[in-house]
Amino acid sequence: MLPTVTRMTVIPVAGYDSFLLNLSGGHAPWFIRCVVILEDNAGHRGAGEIPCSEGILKGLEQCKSLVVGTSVAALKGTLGRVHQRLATNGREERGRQTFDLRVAVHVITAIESALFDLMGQAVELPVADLLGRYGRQRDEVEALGYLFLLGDPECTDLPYPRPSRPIDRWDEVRCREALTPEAVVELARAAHERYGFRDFKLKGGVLLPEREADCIRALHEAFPEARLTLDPNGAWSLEEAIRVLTPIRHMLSYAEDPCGQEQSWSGRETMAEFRRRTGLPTATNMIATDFKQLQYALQVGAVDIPLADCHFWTMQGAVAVGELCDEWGLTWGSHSNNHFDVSLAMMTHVAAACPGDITAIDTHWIWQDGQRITRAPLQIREGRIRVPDAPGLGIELDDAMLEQAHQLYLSLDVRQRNDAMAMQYLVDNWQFDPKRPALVR
Ligand code: GKR
Ligand code: MG
Repeated sequence: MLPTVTRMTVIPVAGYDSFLLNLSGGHAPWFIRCVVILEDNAGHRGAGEIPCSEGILKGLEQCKSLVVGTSVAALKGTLGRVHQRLATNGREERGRQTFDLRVAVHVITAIESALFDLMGQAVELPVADLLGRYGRQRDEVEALGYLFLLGDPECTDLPYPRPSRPIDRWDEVRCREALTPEAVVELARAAHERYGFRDFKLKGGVLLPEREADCIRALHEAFPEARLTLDPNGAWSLEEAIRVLTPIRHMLSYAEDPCGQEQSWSGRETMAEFRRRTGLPTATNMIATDFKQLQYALQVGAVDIPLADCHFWTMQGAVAVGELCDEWGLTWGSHSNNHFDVSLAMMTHVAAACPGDITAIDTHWIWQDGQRITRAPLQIREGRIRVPDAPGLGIELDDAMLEQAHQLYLSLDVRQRNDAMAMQYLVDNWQFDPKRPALVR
Protein backbone atom coordinates (compact mmCIF):
# COMPACT_ATOMS: atom_id res chain seq x y z
CA MET A 1 0.00 0.00 0.00
CA LEU A 2 1.41 3.40 -0.91
CA PRO A 3 0.98 6.22 1.63
CA THR A 4 -1.88 8.70 1.91
CA VAL A 5 -1.49 12.49 1.79
CA THR A 6 -2.26 13.83 5.25
CA ARG A 7 -1.55 17.53 4.87
CA MET A 8 -1.01 20.26 2.29
CA THR A 9 0.79 23.44 3.29
CA VAL A 10 1.18 26.47 1.07
CA ILE A 11 4.06 28.81 1.90
CA PRO A 12 4.58 32.03 -0.03
CA VAL A 13 8.26 32.97 0.06
CA ALA A 14 10.51 35.76 -1.16
CA GLY A 15 14.17 36.08 -2.01
CA TYR A 16 16.48 38.86 -3.16
CA ASP A 17 17.23 39.74 -6.74
CA SER A 18 19.50 42.08 -8.71
CA PHE A 19 18.27 44.94 -10.90
CA LEU A 20 17.71 42.73 -13.99
CA LEU A 21 16.25 44.57 -16.96
CA ASN A 22 13.81 43.18 -19.47
CA LEU A 23 10.89 44.28 -21.64
CA SER A 24 8.63 44.27 -18.56
CA GLY A 25 10.91 46.80 -16.81
CA GLY A 26 13.44 46.14 -14.05
CA HIS A 27 13.30 43.40 -11.45
CA ALA A 28 12.49 44.61 -7.95
CA PRO A 29 15.06 43.72 -5.25
CA TRP A 30 12.81 40.78 -4.38
CA PHE A 31 11.07 37.99 -6.23
CA ILE A 32 8.18 35.98 -4.83
CA ARG A 33 7.49 32.25 -5.14
CA CYS A 34 5.12 29.78 -3.66
CA VAL A 35 6.15 26.47 -2.09
CA VAL A 36 3.67 23.63 -1.66
CA ILE A 37 4.47 20.88 0.82
CA LEU A 38 2.55 17.62 0.99
CA GLU A 39 3.01 15.30 3.96
CA ASP A 40 2.05 11.62 3.94
CA ASN A 41 1.38 9.02 6.61
CA ALA A 42 4.76 7.36 5.92
CA GLY A 43 6.44 10.47 7.33
CA HIS A 44 7.64 11.85 3.97
CA ARG A 45 7.36 15.39 2.69
CA GLY A 46 7.02 16.24 -0.98
CA ALA A 47 7.62 19.73 -2.40
CA GLY A 48 6.76 21.88 -5.38
CA GLU A 49 7.69 25.48 -6.20
CA ILE A 50 5.89 27.86 -8.60
CA PRO A 51 5.54 31.61 -9.19
CA CYS A 52 3.43 33.45 -6.63
CA SER A 53 0.42 35.71 -7.04
CA GLU A 54 -2.82 36.20 -5.12
CA GLY A 55 -4.64 34.18 -7.79
CA ILE A 56 -2.20 31.29 -7.41
CA LEU A 57 -2.54 31.29 -3.62
CA LYS A 58 -6.34 31.23 -3.96
CA GLY A 59 -6.16 28.47 -6.58
CA LEU A 60 -4.08 26.31 -4.25
CA GLU A 61 -6.55 26.83 -1.39
CA GLN A 62 -9.35 25.80 -3.74
CA CYS A 63 -7.62 22.46 -4.39
CA LYS A 64 -6.53 21.45 -0.87
CA SER A 65 -9.57 19.28 -0.14
CA LEU A 66 -9.01 17.41 -3.44
CA VAL A 67 -5.49 16.43 -2.44
CA VAL A 68 -5.53 15.74 1.30
CA GLY A 69 -6.75 12.21 2.04
CA THR A 70 -5.84 10.79 -1.39
CA SER A 71 -3.43 7.93 -1.94
CA VAL A 72 -0.07 8.87 -3.43
CA ALA A 73 -0.65 5.93 -5.81
CA ALA A 74 -3.69 7.76 -7.22
CA LEU A 75 -1.73 10.86 -8.15
CA LYS A 76 -2.97 10.98 -11.74
CA GLY A 77 -6.62 10.88 -10.68
CA THR A 78 -5.93 13.56 -8.08
CA LEU A 79 -4.32 15.80 -10.70
CA GLY A 80 -7.28 15.19 -13.01
CA ARG A 81 -9.70 16.41 -10.33
CA VAL A 82 -7.50 19.44 -9.58
CA HIS A 83 -7.47 20.25 -13.28
CA GLN A 84 -11.27 19.97 -13.51
CA ARG A 85 -11.84 22.14 -10.45
CA LEU A 86 -9.54 24.88 -11.73
CA ALA A 87 -11.17 24.76 -15.16
CA THR A 88 -14.39 25.99 -13.54
CA ASN A 89 -12.61 29.33 -12.94
CA GLY A 90 -12.72 30.00 -16.70
CA ARG A 91 -10.26 30.53 -19.52
CA GLU A 92 -6.95 32.20 -18.77
CA GLU A 93 -4.57 34.24 -20.90
CA ARG A 94 -0.80 34.24 -20.62
CA GLY A 95 -0.76 38.03 -21.16
CA ARG A 96 1.87 40.07 -23.04
CA GLN A 97 4.32 40.61 -20.19
CA THR A 98 7.58 38.65 -20.34
CA PHE A 99 6.18 36.48 -17.56
CA ASP A 100 3.11 34.27 -17.53
CA LEU A 101 0.00 35.57 -15.75
CA ARG A 102 -1.97 32.34 -15.65
CA VAL A 103 -3.01 30.50 -12.46
CA ALA A 104 -4.26 26.97 -13.16
CA VAL A 105 -1.18 25.56 -14.90
CA HIS A 106 1.04 26.74 -12.08
CA VAL A 107 -1.23 25.40 -9.35
CA ILE A 108 -1.41 21.99 -11.00
CA THR A 109 2.38 21.87 -11.33
CA ALA A 110 3.01 22.64 -7.67
CA ILE A 111 0.72 19.81 -6.57
CA GLU A 112 2.08 17.49 -9.26
CA SER A 113 5.67 18.09 -8.19
CA ALA A 114 4.92 17.44 -4.51
CA LEU A 115 2.97 14.28 -5.41
CA PHE A 116 5.76 12.94 -7.62
CA ASP A 117 8.25 13.76 -4.88
CA LEU A 118 6.17 11.65 -2.45
CA MET A 119 5.70 8.88 -5.01
CA GLY A 120 9.45 8.76 -5.69
CA GLN A 121 10.18 8.47 -1.97
CA ALA A 122 7.55 5.74 -1.60
CA VAL A 123 8.94 3.60 -4.43
CA GLU A 124 12.56 4.72 -3.90
CA LEU A 125 13.11 6.18 -7.34
CA PRO A 126 14.13 9.68 -8.50
CA VAL A 127 11.30 11.69 -10.09
CA ALA A 128 13.12 11.66 -13.46
CA ASP A 129 12.72 7.87 -13.50
CA LEU A 130 8.94 8.19 -13.08
CA LEU A 131 8.30 10.80 -15.76
CA GLY A 132 7.54 10.25 -19.44
CA ARG A 133 7.33 7.02 -21.39
CA TYR A 134 10.84 5.83 -20.60
CA GLY A 135 11.91 7.69 -17.45
CA ARG A 136 15.38 9.10 -17.02
CA GLN A 137 17.24 9.72 -20.29
CA ARG A 138 20.41 11.32 -18.93
CA ASP A 139 22.31 11.70 -15.67
CA GLU A 140 23.35 15.30 -16.26
CA VAL A 141 21.46 18.27 -17.66
CA GLU A 142 23.15 21.11 -19.54
CA ALA A 143 22.19 24.62 -18.28
CA LEU A 144 22.78 27.94 -20.01
CA GLY A 145 24.32 31.09 -18.54
CA TYR A 146 21.35 33.45 -18.46
CA LEU A 147 22.75 37.00 -18.81
CA PHE A 148 20.81 40.21 -18.26
CA LEU A 149 21.52 43.87 -18.79
CA LEU A 150 21.48 45.41 -15.33
CA GLY A 151 20.22 48.76 -14.03
CA ASP A 152 22.34 50.74 -11.59
CA PRO A 153 21.06 49.93 -8.07
CA GLU A 154 22.62 53.20 -6.88
CA CYS A 155 19.97 55.09 -8.90
CA THR A 156 17.37 53.72 -6.47
CA ASP A 157 16.80 53.67 -2.74
CA LEU A 158 15.72 50.03 -2.99
CA PRO A 159 17.45 47.27 -1.01
CA TYR A 160 19.20 45.51 -3.91
CA PRO A 161 21.81 43.03 -2.70
CA ARG A 162 25.28 44.62 -2.38
CA PRO A 163 28.26 42.25 -2.23
CA SER A 164 29.51 42.56 1.37
CA ARG A 165 31.78 39.49 1.19
CA PRO A 166 32.07 38.49 -2.48
CA ILE A 167 33.51 35.03 -2.95
CA ASP A 168 34.43 35.67 -6.59
CA ARG A 169 33.93 38.03 -9.57
CA TRP A 170 30.41 36.76 -10.16
CA ASP A 171 29.32 37.98 -6.73
CA GLU A 172 30.58 41.46 -7.61
CA VAL A 173 29.40 41.91 -11.17
CA ARG A 174 25.90 40.53 -10.63
CA CYS A 175 25.15 43.46 -8.29
CA ARG A 176 26.11 46.45 -10.43
CA GLU A 177 25.15 48.23 -13.62
CA ALA A 178 25.76 46.40 -16.92
CA LEU A 179 24.53 48.21 -20.02
CA THR A 180 27.39 47.85 -22.50
CA PRO A 181 28.84 44.99 -24.55
CA GLU A 182 31.96 45.10 -22.33
CA ALA A 183 29.88 44.79 -19.15
CA VAL A 184 27.90 41.89 -20.63
CA VAL A 185 31.16 40.10 -21.48
CA GLU A 186 32.37 40.67 -17.93
CA LEU A 187 29.18 39.06 -16.62
CA ALA A 188 29.68 36.13 -18.98
CA ARG A 189 33.32 35.68 -17.96
CA ALA A 190 32.48 35.78 -14.27
CA ALA A 191 29.57 33.34 -14.72
CA HIS A 192 31.78 31.08 -16.82
CA GLU A 193 34.48 31.07 -14.14
CA ARG A 194 32.02 30.00 -11.48
CA TYR A 195 29.70 27.70 -13.45
CA GLY A 196 31.60 26.67 -16.61
CA PHE A 197 28.77 27.47 -19.04
CA ARG A 198 29.12 26.57 -22.72
CA ASP A 199 25.86 28.29 -23.71
CA PHE A 200 24.75 31.85 -23.00
CA LYS A 201 21.44 33.59 -23.42
CA LEU A 202 21.16 37.38 -23.28
CA LYS A 203 17.85 38.85 -22.23
CA GLY A 204 17.03 41.64 -24.69
CA GLY A 205 14.10 44.01 -25.10
CA VAL A 206 15.98 46.68 -23.14
CA LEU A 207 18.27 48.70 -25.46
CA LEU A 208 17.94 49.50 -29.15
CA PRO A 209 18.02 46.18 -31.05
CA GLU A 210 21.33 47.13 -32.75
CA ARG A 211 22.97 47.69 -29.33
CA GLU A 212 21.83 44.27 -28.16
CA ALA A 213 23.26 42.75 -31.36
CA ASP A 214 26.56 44.44 -30.43
CA CYS A 215 26.45 42.60 -27.09
CA ILE A 216 26.14 39.31 -29.02
CA ARG A 217 29.11 40.31 -31.22
CA ALA A 218 31.16 40.98 -28.08
CA LEU A 219 30.09 37.68 -26.50
CA HIS A 220 30.98 35.83 -29.70
CA GLU A 221 34.41 37.41 -29.74
CA ALA A 222 34.99 36.49 -26.09
CA PHE A 223 33.53 32.97 -26.40
CA PRO A 224 33.84 31.93 -30.07
CA GLU A 225 32.82 28.34 -29.28
CA ALA A 226 29.78 29.14 -27.13
CA ARG A 227 26.19 28.65 -28.26
CA LEU A 228 24.54 32.09 -28.02
CA THR A 229 20.99 33.36 -28.14
CA LEU A 230 19.18 36.65 -27.64
CA ASP A 231 15.62 37.02 -26.33
CA PRO A 232 13.78 40.38 -26.66
CA ASN A 233 10.45 38.76 -25.71
CA GLY A 234 8.80 39.68 -29.00
CA ALA A 235 9.51 43.40 -28.65
CA TRP A 236 10.89 43.89 -32.16
CA SER A 237 8.90 44.17 -35.34
CA LEU A 238 9.43 41.43 -37.92
CA GLU A 239 11.44 43.78 -40.17
CA GLU A 240 13.58 44.95 -37.25
CA ALA A 241 14.26 41.38 -36.15
CA ILE A 242 15.35 40.40 -39.68
CA ARG A 243 17.47 43.53 -40.12
CA VAL A 244 19.26 43.17 -36.79
CA LEU A 245 19.77 39.44 -36.56
CA THR A 246 20.67 38.60 -40.18
CA PRO A 247 24.21 40.05 -39.92
CA ILE A 248 24.90 38.09 -36.70
CA ARG A 249 23.06 34.95 -37.79
CA HIS A 250 26.25 32.85 -37.76
CA MET A 251 26.87 33.79 -34.11
CA LEU A 252 23.48 32.61 -32.88
CA SER A 253 22.40 29.04 -32.27
CA TYR A 254 18.76 30.18 -32.35
CA ALA A 255 16.66 33.31 -31.84
CA GLU A 256 14.23 33.39 -28.92
CA ASP A 257 10.99 35.32 -29.51
CA PRO A 258 12.72 37.85 -31.82
CA CYS A 259 9.32 39.23 -32.88
CA GLY A 260 5.72 38.79 -31.83
CA GLN A 261 2.22 40.05 -32.35
CA GLU A 262 2.19 43.16 -34.54
CA GLN A 263 -0.68 45.01 -36.23
CA SER A 264 -2.94 42.37 -37.76
CA TRP A 265 -0.29 39.60 -37.56
CA SER A 266 -0.17 37.10 -34.74
CA GLY A 267 3.12 36.24 -33.02
CA ARG A 268 2.99 32.80 -34.61
CA GLU A 269 2.72 34.36 -38.07
CA THR A 270 5.57 36.86 -37.63
CA MET A 271 7.81 34.20 -36.09
CA ALA A 272 7.12 31.86 -39.02
CA GLU A 273 8.05 34.55 -41.50
CA PHE A 274 11.18 35.47 -39.52
CA ARG A 275 12.26 31.84 -39.57
CA ARG A 276 11.64 31.48 -43.33
CA ARG A 277 13.44 34.69 -44.23
CA THR A 278 16.49 34.34 -41.97
CA GLY A 279 16.91 30.56 -41.82
CA LEU A 280 17.48 30.97 -38.07
CA PRO A 281 15.87 28.43 -35.76
CA THR A 282 13.40 30.00 -33.33
CA ALA A 283 12.64 29.28 -29.69
CA THR A 284 9.67 30.53 -27.70
CA ASN A 285 8.10 30.77 -24.30
CA MET A 286 5.48 33.23 -25.58
CA ILE A 287 3.64 31.89 -28.62
CA ALA A 288 3.45 28.16 -27.91
CA THR A 289 2.54 27.94 -24.25
CA ASP A 290 0.02 25.10 -24.39
CA PHE A 291 -0.67 22.15 -26.69
CA LYS A 292 -3.21 24.01 -28.83
CA GLN A 293 -0.86 26.94 -29.41
CA LEU A 294 1.99 24.53 -30.08
CA GLN A 295 -0.10 22.81 -32.74
CA TYR A 296 -0.82 26.14 -34.50
CA ALA A 297 2.80 27.25 -34.12
CA LEU A 298 3.98 24.07 -35.82
CA GLN A 299 1.33 24.28 -38.56
CA VAL A 300 2.61 27.68 -39.67
CA GLY A 301 6.26 26.73 -39.14
CA ALA A 302 6.91 29.27 -36.37
CA VAL A 303 8.99 27.30 -33.87
CA ASP A 304 11.91 24.90 -33.74
CA ILE A 305 12.48 24.97 -29.97
CA PRO A 306 9.43 25.08 -27.67
CA LEU A 307 10.68 26.19 -24.25
CA ALA A 308 8.41 23.95 -22.24
CA ASP A 309 8.95 25.23 -18.71
CA CYS A 310 7.38 22.70 -16.33
CA HIS A 311 6.02 25.56 -14.20
CA PHE A 312 3.50 26.35 -16.93
CA TRP A 313 3.34 23.10 -18.89
CA THR A 314 3.21 20.87 -15.78
CA MET A 315 6.03 18.36 -15.32
CA GLN A 316 4.31 15.61 -17.28
CA GLY A 317 3.21 18.13 -19.94
CA ALA A 318 6.76 19.44 -20.37
CA VAL A 319 8.08 15.90 -20.81
CA ALA A 320 5.25 15.14 -23.27
CA VAL A 321 6.45 18.14 -25.31
CA GLY A 322 9.97 16.69 -25.11
CA GLU A 323 8.68 13.39 -26.47
CA LEU A 324 6.88 15.12 -29.34
CA CYS A 325 10.01 17.14 -30.11
CA ASP A 326 12.02 13.95 -30.29
CA GLU A 327 9.49 12.24 -32.59
CA TRP A 328 8.94 15.27 -34.81
CA GLY A 329 12.51 16.49 -35.22
CA LEU A 330 12.18 19.55 -32.98
CA THR A 331 14.41 20.51 -30.06
CA TRP A 332 13.10 20.68 -26.51
CA GLY A 333 14.20 23.45 -24.13
CA SER A 334 12.99 25.01 -20.90
CA HIS A 335 12.28 28.62 -19.99
CA SER A 336 12.67 29.99 -16.45
CA ASN A 337 11.77 32.86 -14.14
CA ASN A 338 13.49 33.74 -10.85
CA HIS A 339 13.33 30.69 -8.64
CA PHE A 340 14.59 28.93 -5.56
CA ASP A 341 16.28 25.55 -5.35
CA VAL A 342 13.10 23.41 -5.32
CA SER A 343 12.35 24.64 -8.84
CA LEU A 344 15.95 23.97 -9.84
CA ALA A 345 15.41 20.33 -8.90
CA MET A 346 12.01 20.17 -10.67
CA MET A 347 13.48 21.54 -13.91
CA THR A 348 16.45 19.18 -13.70
CA HIS A 349 14.28 16.06 -13.33
CA VAL A 350 12.00 17.16 -16.18
CA ALA A 351 14.93 17.86 -18.53
CA ALA A 352 16.46 14.53 -17.55
CA ALA A 353 13.30 12.72 -18.65
CA CYS A 354 13.06 14.37 -22.09
CA PRO A 355 14.37 12.06 -24.82
CA GLY A 356 16.67 13.02 -27.68
CA ASP A 357 18.84 16.01 -28.21
CA ILE A 358 17.62 18.80 -25.94
CA THR A 359 19.04 22.31 -25.66
CA ALA A 360 20.63 23.73 -22.49
CA ILE A 361 17.89 24.69 -20.02
CA ASP A 362 17.30 28.26 -18.86
CA THR A 363 17.72 28.93 -15.20
CA HIS A 364 17.80 32.19 -13.22
CA TRP A 365 19.56 30.30 -10.41
CA ILE A 366 22.89 32.12 -10.91
CA TRP A 367 21.15 35.33 -9.79
CA GLN A 368 19.82 33.64 -6.65
CA ASP A 369 22.78 31.39 -5.85
CA GLY A 370 23.69 31.86 -2.17
CA GLN A 371 20.06 31.90 -1.10
CA ARG A 372 18.32 28.59 -0.52
CA ILE A 373 15.34 26.81 0.98
CA THR A 374 16.74 23.27 0.72
CA ARG A 375 19.70 21.90 2.65
CA ALA A 376 21.90 21.27 -0.37
CA PRO A 377 20.80 22.94 -3.63
CA LEU A 378 21.78 21.16 -6.84
CA GLN A 379 25.02 22.58 -8.24
CA ILE A 380 25.90 23.83 -11.72
CA ARG A 381 29.39 22.58 -12.57
CA GLU A 382 31.04 22.66 -16.01
CA GLY A 383 27.70 24.05 -17.23
CA ARG A 384 25.83 20.93 -16.08
CA ILE A 385 23.54 19.86 -13.25
CA ARG A 386 23.76 16.28 -11.99
CA VAL A 387 20.41 14.56 -11.61
CA PRO A 388 20.13 13.43 -7.99
CA ASP A 389 20.10 9.68 -7.37
CA ALA A 390 18.15 10.05 -4.13
CA PRO A 391 14.43 9.14 -4.26
CA GLY A 392 11.85 11.79 -5.22
CA LEU A 393 13.21 15.20 -6.14
CA GLY A 394 16.33 14.33 -4.14
CA ILE A 395 16.19 17.49 -2.04
CA GLU A 396 15.49 18.16 1.62
CA LEU A 397 13.67 21.31 2.65
CA ASP A 398 15.49 23.45 5.19
CA ASP A 399 12.71 24.62 7.54
CA ALA A 400 14.71 27.47 9.03
CA MET A 401 15.57 28.90 5.61
CA LEU A 402 12.03 28.37 4.41
CA GLU A 403 10.72 30.30 7.41
CA GLN A 404 13.20 33.10 6.73
CA ALA A 405 12.02 33.32 3.11
CA HIS A 406 8.40 33.29 4.30
CA GLN A 407 9.08 36.10 6.77
CA LEU A 408 10.65 38.14 3.97
CA TYR A 409 7.48 37.59 1.93
CA LEU A 410 5.31 38.71 4.85
CA SER A 411 7.42 41.82 5.36
CA LEU A 412 6.87 42.91 1.76
CA ASP A 413 3.78 44.40 0.27
CA VAL A 414 4.31 42.47 -2.97
CA ARG A 415 1.59 40.10 -4.15
CA GLN A 416 2.37 40.01 -7.87
CA ARG A 417 5.56 40.55 -9.86
CA ASN A 418 5.72 44.16 -11.01
CA ASP A 419 8.80 45.26 -12.98
CA ALA A 420 7.44 48.77 -13.61
CA MET A 421 8.08 49.88 -10.01
CA ALA A 422 11.90 49.68 -10.15
CA MET A 423 11.98 50.89 -13.75
CA GLN A 424 10.37 54.16 -12.70
CA TYR A 425 13.60 55.03 -10.88
CA LEU A 426 15.36 55.01 -14.25
CA VAL A 427 12.62 56.59 -16.38
CA ASP A 428 9.91 58.84 -14.90
CA ASN A 429 6.43 57.35 -15.13
CA TRP A 430 7.73 54.35 -17.05
CA GLN A 431 4.94 52.16 -18.43
CA PHE A 432 5.09 48.70 -20.03
CA ASP A 433 4.80 48.65 -23.81
CA PRO A 434 5.13 45.19 -25.41
CA LYS A 435 6.60 46.73 -28.57
CA ARG A 436 9.16 49.15 -27.07
CA PRO A 437 12.44 48.08 -25.43
CA ALA A 438 12.45 49.10 -21.77
CA LEU A 439 15.14 51.80 -22.04
CA VAL A 440 13.97 53.16 -25.40
CA ARG A 441 11.65 55.90 -24.20
O1 GKR B 1 13.18 37.33 -15.66
O2 GKR B 1 13.01 39.27 -16.62
C1 GKR B 1 12.94 38.06 -16.64
C2 GKR B 1 12.58 37.37 -17.94
O3 GKR B 1 12.27 38.32 -18.92
C3 GKR B 1 11.40 36.46 -17.73
O4 GKR B 1 10.30 37.22 -17.25
C4 GKR B 1 10.99 35.72 -18.99
O5 GKR B 1 9.80 35.03 -18.71
O6 GKR B 1 13.04 34.41 -18.82
C5 GKR B 1 11.91 34.64 -19.48
C6 GKR B 1 11.98 34.49 -20.97
O7 GKR B 1 12.79 33.68 -21.42
O8 GKR B 1 11.22 35.10 -21.68
MG1 MG C 1 12.01 33.94 -23.49
